[in-house]
Amino acid sequence: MKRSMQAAGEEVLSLLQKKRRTFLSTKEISEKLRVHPYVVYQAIKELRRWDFEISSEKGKGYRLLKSPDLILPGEVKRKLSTKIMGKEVLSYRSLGSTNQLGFRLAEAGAREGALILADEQTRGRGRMGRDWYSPPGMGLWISLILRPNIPPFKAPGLSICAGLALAQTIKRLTRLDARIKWPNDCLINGLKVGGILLELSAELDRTNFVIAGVGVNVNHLPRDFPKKLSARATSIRIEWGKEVSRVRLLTSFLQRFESLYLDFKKKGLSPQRQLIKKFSFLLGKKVAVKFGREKIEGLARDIDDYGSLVIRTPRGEKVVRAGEVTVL
Ligand code: BTX
Repeated sequence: MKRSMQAAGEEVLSLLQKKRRTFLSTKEISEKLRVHPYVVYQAIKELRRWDFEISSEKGKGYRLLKSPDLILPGEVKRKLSTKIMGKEVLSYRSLGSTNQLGFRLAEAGAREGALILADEQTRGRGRMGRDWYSPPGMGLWISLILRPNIPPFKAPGLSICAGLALAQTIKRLTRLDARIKWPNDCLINGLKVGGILLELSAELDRTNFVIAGVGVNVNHLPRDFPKKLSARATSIRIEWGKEVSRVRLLTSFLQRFESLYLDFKKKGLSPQRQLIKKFSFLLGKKVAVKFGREKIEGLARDIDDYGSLVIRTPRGEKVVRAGEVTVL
């Protein structure tokens, strides 16, 4: 398994950041941090592996020259005031998929709220075996391990909560009109800026854990998208015209998602129904929903307490639990 950023690495980094103009010797660092000089040596090696440029001169020590734009676990934790989400952060330079690792960690007993984040995903997953494009340095690719005590049929509500939290966070930070497109997309100006992938380990009446994967295109420029996505995808930066701090976006999202999650566990989706409707992209529109071999056309009328889409068709109302939606 790839290694996550270690705590010693972040502590050494924080000292180097404070003394950018001068060199710090191994002795000084090890005394300040009360660790063995070998730990300092390893931490510097680790930081260089993460693309921090650190010069070293014999007899003088180390000096930080350049930092990559990374989301560091210590910074995330310092800025968070959540009760469960992000209390444990595992940050990776590059991973196959944060959801895949999240699933393995949850099976091994990782605690609720643990956050897995990757600067880049090489096999980012969407729904139904689709790919999620996750290049380095510009997105938010995260998974949260959740252990809600709910029957599995209620789990789609969590996807709606995550989508709502994301749309609200983007709106709060940028004033952009971010929307949830049922069941799992977040759109700005009709273009996909983010997606939610919920994966469950469950028995018939019991959910063991849920991996809530969230992908957000944050600081991409138009040229950063492959051709096949450019007509349908966007980033916050493209829509807002300014770069966005990924740490700020992440911490604001986690605060909001946690509050919706705790509420959802107690009361389900119903207290959020009005907000969900307000942020919904589909409601009031004519849509076609495909699920399996079936296809329904009609007016998207509501999202019910279970997170299902209610469609008015000529043959009465239909409730759809999952599917692919196209606006007609
Ligand atoms: P989805 O199946 O609704 O969306 C996947 C489809 O969206 C793709 O087939 C492609 O057409 C398009 N697409 C792929 N990448 C992007 C992108 N970056 N921006 C916009 N459109 C794109 C949505 O699935 C759920 C995605 C969840 C991704 C997160 S990232 C962290 C976590 N780990 C992981 O492997 N997946 C989740």
